[in-house]
Amino acid sequence: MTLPANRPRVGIIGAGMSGLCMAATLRRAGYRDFVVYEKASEVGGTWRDNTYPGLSCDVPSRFYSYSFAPNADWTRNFASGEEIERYFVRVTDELGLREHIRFDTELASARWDGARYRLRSTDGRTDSVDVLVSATGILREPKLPDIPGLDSFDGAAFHSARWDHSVALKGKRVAVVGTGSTGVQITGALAGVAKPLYLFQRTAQWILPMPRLPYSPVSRAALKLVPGLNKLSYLGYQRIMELIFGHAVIEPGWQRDAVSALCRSYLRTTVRDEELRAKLTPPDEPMCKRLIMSTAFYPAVRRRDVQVVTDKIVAVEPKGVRTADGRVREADVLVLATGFDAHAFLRPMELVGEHGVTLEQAWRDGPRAYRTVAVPGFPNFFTLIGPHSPIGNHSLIAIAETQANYVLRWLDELSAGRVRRVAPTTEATERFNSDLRDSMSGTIWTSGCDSWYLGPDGVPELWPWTPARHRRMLAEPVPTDFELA
Ligand code: N01
Repeated sequence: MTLPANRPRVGIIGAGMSGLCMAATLRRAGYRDFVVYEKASEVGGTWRDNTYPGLSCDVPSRFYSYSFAPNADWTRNFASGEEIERYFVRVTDELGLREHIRFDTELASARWDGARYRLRSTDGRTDSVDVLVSATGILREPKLPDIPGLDSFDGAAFHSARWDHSVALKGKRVAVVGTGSTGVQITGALAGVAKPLYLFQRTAQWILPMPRLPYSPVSRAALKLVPGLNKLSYLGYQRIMELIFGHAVIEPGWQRDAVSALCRSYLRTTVRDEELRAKLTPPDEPMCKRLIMSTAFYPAVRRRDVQVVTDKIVAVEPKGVRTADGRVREADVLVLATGFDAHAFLRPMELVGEHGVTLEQAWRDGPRAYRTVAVPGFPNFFTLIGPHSPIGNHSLIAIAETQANYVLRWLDELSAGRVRRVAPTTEATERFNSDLRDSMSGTIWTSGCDSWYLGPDGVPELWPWTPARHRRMLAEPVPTDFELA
């Protein structure tokens, strides 16, 4: 494809799932003048950083793939983290993205100078781009718990996203703090390995039984032979996910009732011990926190060598973890599966837009993007998986694709010379955010629980409509919502 000479130079921050998606979208459209700034030495983002035992994706693998890079080789219906990381590395190489990536380059700042963004990396190098796309992911910055004495622990202690593989676990006393998706997967993998395993649970979580099943070599060969089957499978999973979870999280109805009933009956029928079942019964509605998928967790916590501790942690001591009842569970290894700072956005990088206003200042009262992808006062800047993207148990890849294609529309406008500078109006952004907040009340996330889904003001930072509406909303730019120059 021949592009006009005035095509913009594009900078993408991050070579994780969404940054690679943007890069692949640009390359496929014939763009060559773009750079992906990646602070690590390999692609993959969260799938590179998270290597804990038991890591797998809870979105079906045939749908957790780029639609433009189907993978007939998935070995399971829910792929392991390692397999997903390999997939991203392969896509990077096969689509020729590696030559665009500047590894070991962490951006410290990006400043709009009236025409371009001036970039500076932490090692002092500089660059400039016409268009900047943030693809820094949501769950990037590990959150350490505020527990007194954490540093005093004598054994090995690490966050789940910084797993120390040099530490032997077999036969060791392991304490895991946290029962989100991560803590649940780790527990399933370490039960029977650690002796004993203490699981410190602050709030119980609902679990949906989703067995991880292998794909037979025959089915994989069939998908290779007939690529249309892969496409069909992708669309089938997309439809099912959107029909069930897409509706269950945003409005009352049979989907919500069905998911809820399944979670409750799974707990009732799998955990017969009443005391343990009481401990594992969440105080809130299924899906209020991110729903966990597992068939390994309940069997794991039923074991004699696994103990679910619900007493409040008061301190970590050199020998172990002290709870409010005065007991100390002695441990050799302490795993902090305590989640991420979902509100870090670009931090610690500084983004400066028009009139010297930083993103930090613009988002003082919480993140407000235009239709999840752009921010007033920050011309030629776009976000992938930005604020209020539809992430509740949906495939983030599908969302990133929608957003990358939207960015491409604007790039084509810039390339054609029809505009040089594009930023959403404050009015359009406020209108969108006001609609969004008005629509939150029917969602499950407002039914009374605490989670990383909620913003500082307690309002969910999610999408209160269907994923299909997100696609429709971003199908075509609405020029009247923008200040164009
Ligand atoms: O983190 P979380 P996560 N003392 O924030 C507890 C994605 N993911 O890493 O519920 C004691 O969900 C905290 O307790 P509470 C997925 O989107 C996807 O598990 O706040 N406990 C909670 O139990 C997921 O939602 C996959 O009371 C403390 C836990 O730590 C997201 O990542 C796999 C504590 C944190 O749970 C984050 O999941 C894994 C303290 N001081 C993860 N502080 C896939 O399959 C926190 N906790 C794609």
